[in-house]
Amino acid sequence: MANTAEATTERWDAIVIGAGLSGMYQLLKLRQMGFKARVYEAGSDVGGTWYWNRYPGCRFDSESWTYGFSFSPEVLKEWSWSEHFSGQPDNLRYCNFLADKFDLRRDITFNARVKAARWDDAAGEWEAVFEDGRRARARFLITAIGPLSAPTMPVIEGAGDFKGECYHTGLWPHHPVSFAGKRVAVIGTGASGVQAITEIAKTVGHLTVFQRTPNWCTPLRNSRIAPEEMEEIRARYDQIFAQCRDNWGCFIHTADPRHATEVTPEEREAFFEKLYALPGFAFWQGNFRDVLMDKDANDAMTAFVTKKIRARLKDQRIADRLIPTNHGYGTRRVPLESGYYEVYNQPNVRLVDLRERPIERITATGIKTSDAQYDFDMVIFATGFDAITGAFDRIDITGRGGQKLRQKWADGPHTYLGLNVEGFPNMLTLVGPHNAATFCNIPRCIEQNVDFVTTLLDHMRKKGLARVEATPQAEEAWTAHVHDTGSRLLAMQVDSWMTGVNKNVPGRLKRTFMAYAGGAPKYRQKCEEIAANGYEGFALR
Ligand code: NA7
Repeated sequence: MANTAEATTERWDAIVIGAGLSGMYQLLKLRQMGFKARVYEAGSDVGGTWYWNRYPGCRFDSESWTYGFSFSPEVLKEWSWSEHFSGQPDNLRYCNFLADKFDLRRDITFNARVKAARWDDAAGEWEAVFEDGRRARARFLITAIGPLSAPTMPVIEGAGDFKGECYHTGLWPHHPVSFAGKRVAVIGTGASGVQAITEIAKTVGHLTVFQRTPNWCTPLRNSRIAPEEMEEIRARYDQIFAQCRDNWGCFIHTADPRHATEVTPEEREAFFEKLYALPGFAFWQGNFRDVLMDKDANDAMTAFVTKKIRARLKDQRIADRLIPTNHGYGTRRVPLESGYYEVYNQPNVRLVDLRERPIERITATGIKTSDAQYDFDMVIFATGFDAITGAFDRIDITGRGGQKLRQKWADGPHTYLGLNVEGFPNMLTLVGPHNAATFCNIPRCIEQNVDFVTTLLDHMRKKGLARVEATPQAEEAWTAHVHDTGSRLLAMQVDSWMTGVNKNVPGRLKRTFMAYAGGAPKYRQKCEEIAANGYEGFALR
């Protein structure tokens, strides 16, 4: 057996797991630098997030023209966005366009889910084992597995018993799904649920939304981009990317330098009105500088959004249920919506508040709560992901001395720059935990992550170095720094995927610091300093 496995083991300089945006860009960079790299992807094609999340209403919350890659002038010239907040079909077309343009598929193996990865200290190599038993070996293991890519089903009795159509938003089928004339249930009201509910409500027979925790949603205000406007955007790309670069989360919206509490209530209200009328994350990311850190400032912003939500609902008892009571605006990921609240004014839409009447079980015909049995033709789970570390946990990753990554991260991640882990030599984690990329307009930070990793590998090759690993001191200091920057945010006082809480996953009930909250510019500067100092904090040999 061992000989057969050895004979069929593929060998590369670098293995990249995942053919989403980070995996694709990483492949291109490695190829350009002359590395023999192979990408292994669980899906049947490229796209990652945009490949898996095909649910109705799925679209960007970042302005399309800030989201696309900036590295290639040709791509910027040839690709046109048709909406300011592009929908999933176009986003996936964009991924395919990149794959075609750079002929990426020839170096990608599809339908290859990595089951385990093990560091072989004697050989100085990683070995990846796939679900079908295939193996591959390489000096470097680069994870490009995404922060929101491990979908979770709710822990509810009878979850597999329902006999009708049943889908998870993050594992949406490739065939068309019709809602017309059907009784449909959606469980979950996060960013995916809010998008899906709004779209499904347009054609559904009858819709029931099961909500456990309401979220604060503000309008997306999407619109089409005419060809002339696209030309005008194209002419401004340099300026757009420069503006994103200087921004905390690499969005186009920059926080106002004033504190919310230093202006008069009238000025504050007028500023909130102005931002609320703008598209995208303007209200969340472009607000007074203290609204996400200072409780009084946040209360003012929250009161403003409360009024807006109430004004959109005919029945104030439904408004009472849709308005969050356990957290302030912006302290969880804000779902952006396009008519979400008005859905609840429709006569064929019902909201079930699970705080009043919890789900007891899923049955063959529907959902049983503490007070009623609801029958459905279709049940949709918009129940989210085991965020940030979940995709790592689903791979059995073993480092130096047999150490398991799952075990090392049992009480929360420990990393250096969110890019490497002590005890796991030559494993580079793009958009990994403790990285600035998770709270980022993600491709902006993917470019930085990939460029850093590629330059590091090139540096090692030039110096004849075979191994890179964070020192224990560097890892400890970075982890403490991540905790310190995170603790200033009100968001860290709330349960959400951003604080690592997922009630559907054992061991994920305690809040932890999952991502670097010091902002992308500081993170980039830190990475640049470290590289300039000969990769300080990494043991290279
Ligand atoms: P989220 O934001 O994690 O939302 C998941 C939703 O599902 C949320 O409303 C949960 O309620 C709800 N949920 C989860 N489990 C249950 C059970 N057992 N019963 C009832 N309700 C449940 O995931 P999304 O996919 O919407 O968004 C993820 C990110 O993707 C998003 O933020 C964007 O960045 C893109 P809870 O709040 O836990 O009470």
